[in-house]
Amino acid sequence: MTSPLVGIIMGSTSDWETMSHAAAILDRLGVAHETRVVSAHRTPQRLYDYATGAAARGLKVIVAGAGGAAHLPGMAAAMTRLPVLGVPVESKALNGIDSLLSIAQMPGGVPVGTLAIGRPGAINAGLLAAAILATTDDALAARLEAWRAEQTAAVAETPE
Ligand code: RP5
Repeated sequence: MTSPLVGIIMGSTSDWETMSHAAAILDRLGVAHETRVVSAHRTPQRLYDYATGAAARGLKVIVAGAGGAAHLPGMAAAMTRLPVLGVPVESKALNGIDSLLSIAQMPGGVPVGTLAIGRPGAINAGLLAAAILATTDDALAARLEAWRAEQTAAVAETPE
């Protein structure tokens, strides 16, 4: 089995419906990844262990999704030098605006690359993780370019 290069973490199993889209695009592009439920609030020790051990285990990028008071991406970024891509999961109370602001508004010095709320953000986090890895992997770069060309070819010239 290939060692995972991307770690997809999320605050709750309820985030999987969103975060599965990041996993799907990585599957499609042939990028080895792992998925874990790691809550900043409910399992802080699990988060500490995951983030502090991520680079040494060979992970290259972390995709972190959370909703509400979404501390997971920022806390993960605080404990690893790996790039962390944050996905604001759409919350019930505030439609993900709370998640977006919690993830995007990091103080200078601890970056989290913040994507869009919900499914598009999860897809783009997967694509961005692949793009980062493709800078040093020519075969992946070719697969990513082919995927992009396919997407372009699928756009109709007229609406009906
Ligand atoms: C966050 O709280 C999770 O990331 C999730 O989006 C949200 C709700 O979690 P559950 O109550 O569904 O477990 O920590």
